[in-house]
Amino acid sequence: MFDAASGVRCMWMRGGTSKGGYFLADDLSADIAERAAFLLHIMGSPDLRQIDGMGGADPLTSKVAVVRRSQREGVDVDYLFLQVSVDQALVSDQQNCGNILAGIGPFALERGLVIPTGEETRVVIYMENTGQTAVATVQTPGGRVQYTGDASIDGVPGTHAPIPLEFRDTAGSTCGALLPTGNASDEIEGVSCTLIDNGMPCVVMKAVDAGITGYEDRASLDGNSDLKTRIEAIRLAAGQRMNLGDVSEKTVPKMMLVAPPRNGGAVTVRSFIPHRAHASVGVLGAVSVATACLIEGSPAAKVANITDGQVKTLSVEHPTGELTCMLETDAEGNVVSSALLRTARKLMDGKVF
Ligand code: NQM
Repeated sequence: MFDAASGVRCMWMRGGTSKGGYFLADDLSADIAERAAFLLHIMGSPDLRQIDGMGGADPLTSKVAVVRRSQREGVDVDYLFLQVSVDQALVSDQQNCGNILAGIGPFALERGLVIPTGEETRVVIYMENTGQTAVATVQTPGGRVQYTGDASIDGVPGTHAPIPLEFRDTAGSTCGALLPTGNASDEIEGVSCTLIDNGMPCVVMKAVDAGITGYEDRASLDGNSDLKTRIEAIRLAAGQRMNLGDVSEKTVPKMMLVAPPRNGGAVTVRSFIPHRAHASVGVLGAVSVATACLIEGSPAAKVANITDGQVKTLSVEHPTGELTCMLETDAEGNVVSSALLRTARKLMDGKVF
């Protein structure tokens, strides 16, 4: 029974390079407006500093996962991702999040929604935002979730237990098709862009065409108001062409500015999600950029360094390192599945007020 005044059961976790509150659906109000008001309240939004709440004054740390046991055949749990805006009174279910996804398997095991199966446990997760499925493999020696280990991901200090994530058939997750306009490249505001959705709606363009090098750090990207104005105009126009309608209050599409790799990877990206620069890169955002690199004639293909073979390993370089995506293609070169490595950490389990 949801009773905000008595506190609501919640686990705070880092999932990949993001952080947020993980809730069982039954612990929250079933009324969407009441749930949104509560989530804004606990995060301390709207307020740039989120001083009166749990949010970290950054879209990457103002996130929520709502999890329930799944009634779907072959699926363990259903996961709804909610982005709680930092500076606006908005809670959006219009995007998925592959980083927060990394904490779903551990959380489902901790709450007893999934029973450990041995040294490791595969958790099948239905992602409600996009109607698609992911598989996470969680270390569970002795029947307990293990968070410590030797795996490292760029953007997170130290090492942790590995949580491989696998995705299948993510094309058109929100836009209905991998390329919603049917084109490898569209001209918007004089810039060649690929409008693509392989799990995350993204607009991919060459960084130089947007007026930057593509190697800037987060602070200088966030401080570049001319750039932000230019890409927001492209985003609003792209949203209409991507079947997303008016995206002025939506967090998709993400803006992906690509450049040739500098550290032996496949491509470099600077992303806006959409109004702040990402400290690294989103998971499904990276999968969508990597997929754009494989599309002949796309701006990304022109700067990317791609290896031969049906399974392609693409290291996507970002402001704080790289994220390696394994993309499996069919005989026609279409991406059919993707896999990558994340880690997660349980930070707090208790009640939030
Ligand atoms: O693309 C941030 C993140 C994300 C999303 C964002 C993500 C993904 O890094 O799957 O993970 O793009 O808003 O958490």
